[in-house]
Amino acid sequence: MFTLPQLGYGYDALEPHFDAQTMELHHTKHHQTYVDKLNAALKDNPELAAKSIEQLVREFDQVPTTLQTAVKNHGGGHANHSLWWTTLGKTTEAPTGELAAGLTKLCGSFDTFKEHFAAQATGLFGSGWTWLVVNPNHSLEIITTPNQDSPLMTGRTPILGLDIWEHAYYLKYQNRRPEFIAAFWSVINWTEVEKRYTEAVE
Ligand code: MN3
Repeated sequence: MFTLPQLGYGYDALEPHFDAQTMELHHTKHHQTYVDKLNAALKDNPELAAKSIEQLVREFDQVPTTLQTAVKNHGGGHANHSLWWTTLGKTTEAPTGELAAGLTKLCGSFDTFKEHFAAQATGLFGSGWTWLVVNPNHSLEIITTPNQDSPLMTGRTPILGLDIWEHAYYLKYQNRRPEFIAAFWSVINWTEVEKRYTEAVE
């Protein structure tokens, strides 16, 4: 059975950028629902329910056809949000070390990386996520996925994601998605993102 992960900080920790009410609803209602629906879908499949959420989604092609929609939507939702919470938090303004070098190689500078990432997030039609991923050849890439599709399903390792469902920002930002995206840069736990990058390229 899958369970809702605890946050490593309080719901008000990211104020004023991400408000406490949105954080609490997002965690206890939205994320919890993905967990509950995934568990319900896999109740007769203990071998699938025994996998880690990352393994379940990464091995999507092994999921029986009748369960693929549930695993894609609710398994993806659980995997995506589990990453989301851990890569939030207030640490440093920008990445350092190998990741900083990788982003410079990808986009020319950290500021340009932010521009490219924000442009994809702003341009997404409907609900989905914008990601910084590590490809199988260890290169970095900015991608956008619809709905709760996880980059793990296509063999990529997400190390940073931005949730662009309205439930992530509507209470505070309403239709002003660009303001929400701008606030995102103030709440990233770059130490965690760097750790995930190091693990992905090992
Ligand atoms: Mn969400």
